[in-house]
Amino acid sequence: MTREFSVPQKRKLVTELPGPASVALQERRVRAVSRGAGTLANIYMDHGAGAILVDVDGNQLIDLGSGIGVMTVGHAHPDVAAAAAAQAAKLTHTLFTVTPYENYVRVAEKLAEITPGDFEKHSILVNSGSEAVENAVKIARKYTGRRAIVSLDHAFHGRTNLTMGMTYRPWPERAGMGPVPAELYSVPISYPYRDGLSGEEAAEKTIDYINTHIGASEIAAFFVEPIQGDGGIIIPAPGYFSRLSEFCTENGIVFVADEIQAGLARTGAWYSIEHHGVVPDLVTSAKGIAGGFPLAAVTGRAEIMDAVQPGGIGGTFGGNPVSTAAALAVFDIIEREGLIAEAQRIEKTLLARIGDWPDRFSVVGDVRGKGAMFGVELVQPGTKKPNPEALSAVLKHATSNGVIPLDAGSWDSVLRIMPPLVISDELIDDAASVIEEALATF
Ligand code: PLZ
Repeated sequence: MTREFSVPQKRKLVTELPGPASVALQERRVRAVSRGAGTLANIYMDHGAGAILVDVDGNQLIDLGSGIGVMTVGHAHPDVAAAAAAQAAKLTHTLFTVTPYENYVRVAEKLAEITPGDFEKHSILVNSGSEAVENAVKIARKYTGRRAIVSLDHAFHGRTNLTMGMTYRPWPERAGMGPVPAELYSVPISYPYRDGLSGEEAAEKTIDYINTHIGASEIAAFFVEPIQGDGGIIIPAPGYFSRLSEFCTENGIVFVADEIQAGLARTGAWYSIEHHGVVPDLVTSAKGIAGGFPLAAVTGRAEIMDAVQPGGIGGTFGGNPVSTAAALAVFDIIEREGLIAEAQRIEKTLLARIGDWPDRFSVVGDVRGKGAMFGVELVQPGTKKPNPEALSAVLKHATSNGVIPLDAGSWDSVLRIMPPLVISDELIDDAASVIEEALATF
């Protein structure tokens, strides 16, 4: 389809990057903002449209990150803006658990429809991905009466104290900020590029680890990202998740797909677990669900979701009227604009354009992805040793030339590409050329 955007979908640089207005803001920022909120590129944005961000100096940059997988429908989508503005003028808050409203119910109905599984599903709406994961933990514990929570190596599940404990790497996400709660376990994942195992072999390894370190009967929930995001776009081998989900069913463990980054059309399916042919018990959604407004959800089997006593879960702003209005607009846009098919188009374009990078550039070990969620793993040439220095050089070159990709990976060595699903093939080509200039220097 042809789309109209309020900003031409072209990269255009009118100053050096960061430009003078960004530099001035950065000077103020270091005096006012905690350095704990580190930034990838100190280029301050003013507005955007589609897959283009416009900075405070008037430069037009290509957004390859969508603000970490949030801007699925593109920046400044007029329907999201209109839905949010109309709702803001009507009613901004009651607290659903005091006096409810329809938007919340409509979002839950839609989530029941689009999440995998042909059974009755219920949802709870909250504000952030971390909060969704926390609630899934509470619900699974209440339902099973068990305590242990399992997540995979390289996982990212959030930054609150509980979810920080479910997040794999100590640095920088956890170091010095513990203790984290007890009964959280990290177990080996399937990482085809690095372990060379089939899905069944990797699943046996994971299950053996669980049996010898934790005990299946202790486990309330097993959390997986069907395609890991922050962990470095790791896609477990075929058959891995189906074996794990069987293992969970056999042992009364709640199988949770954390779809916060990979869900909601990004990978060319409503939810990325669909690529693995597995139906989870619970699904978490966030990020792309509301076009940038804070909203997240836990959705799943009604008997599990209803195990919690009334008043047992909630929160002041969860399922806010404006966020839910934006989410309803997003669902509509995904369907009306065919964004699942657009994600599939982007996968084709990316594979054709960058799929041969491992052959062309000695610093590229692997290119992998699904839909509009790709990773380029950088290694020391001739080895599989992670190459974080190369990643930081590539990011520096890209960002100073008007392309904003993301970093990822436990060793900070994976270039992550997750553009809005409305990005054109021309912009992908232009962004790839900029990244290639940096890859060619190694
Ligand atoms: N689960 C799978 O990807 C968020 C966060 C950015 P929140 N990932 C990137 C950052 O640096 O904190 C994420 C995720 C998965 C949970 C979360 C947490 O979601 O909305 O950031 O709390």
